[in-house]
Amino acid sequence: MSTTSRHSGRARRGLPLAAAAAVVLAAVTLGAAAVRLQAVPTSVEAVGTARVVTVTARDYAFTAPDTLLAGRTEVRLVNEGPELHHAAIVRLDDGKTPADFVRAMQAGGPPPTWMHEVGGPNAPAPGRTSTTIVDLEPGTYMFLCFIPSPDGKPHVMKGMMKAVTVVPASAATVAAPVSTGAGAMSTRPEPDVTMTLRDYGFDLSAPLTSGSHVVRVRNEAAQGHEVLFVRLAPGKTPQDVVAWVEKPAGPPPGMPLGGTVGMARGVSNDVVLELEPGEYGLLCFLPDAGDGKPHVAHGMMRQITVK
Ligand SMILES: [Cu+2]
Repeated sequence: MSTTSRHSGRARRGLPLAAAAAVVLAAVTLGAAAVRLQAVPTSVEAVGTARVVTVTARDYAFTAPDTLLAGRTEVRLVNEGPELHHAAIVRLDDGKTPADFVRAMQAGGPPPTWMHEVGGPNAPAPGRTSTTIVDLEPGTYMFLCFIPSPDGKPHVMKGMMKAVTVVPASAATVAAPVSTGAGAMSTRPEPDVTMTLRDYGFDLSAPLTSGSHVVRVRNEAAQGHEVLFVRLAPGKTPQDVVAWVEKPAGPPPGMPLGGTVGMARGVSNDVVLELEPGEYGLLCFLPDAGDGKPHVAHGMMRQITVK
């Protein structure tokens, strides 16, 4: 089954946020090409403080607090594997429940209009962590993994979802005990590079250099998009990544580092990255609103050189 048909199928089943079919980058071990994520930038230009929440992913479940405080939140996704996982965060309109979400997913059809893609950390390789900062307003949220298993089933269909309630920070002080699991605070430098997602491409405000970065990823396109960062193996290209995802034969052409999962128009997330010199791929696997094909098939992939 091709990536294309798999994504089409997912689109038909109403899994709009289908993401990183990158999937199978799972087994990836690039050895020396180790890229550390979540390293604390050394810049003293500390302007952005966020609450830290650690989310653990495994086959096929999330471990995360039931309740979070509203505001800027640094989500650290720890993938315990063995498969690849991401944490797509969607907010449900007031009055909609996690049960409504499950019913809508099972019913298929187009994505419900009461569900909003707010991003979240994209997939790190198994055994690794990816860190993405999101802004959470009070409401009902679902953490979801749309990455398919080798059998073609997205993990969400295997129950990989977690309902999270976000409450106003002020309310939390009186609602005891609020188990936010988010006691720690993190201070990051202001984003130094902005990536704008378009139909269908990735625009960078400046070249990404080796070292620590906070990349502000903003979707200004009509459609929802994601960005998956992949550290490419020597001589490999983003096209090789797509081909390998469709038919995972031979050694993987790269190692996934994270990024942001699907974001609706107007949403932005900050991605924390530690980059080594080398070649990287930027890819979007979200299904197209028009033809259901993953956006990589519409050219939404890019190779960049980090010096
Ligand atoms: Cu896209």
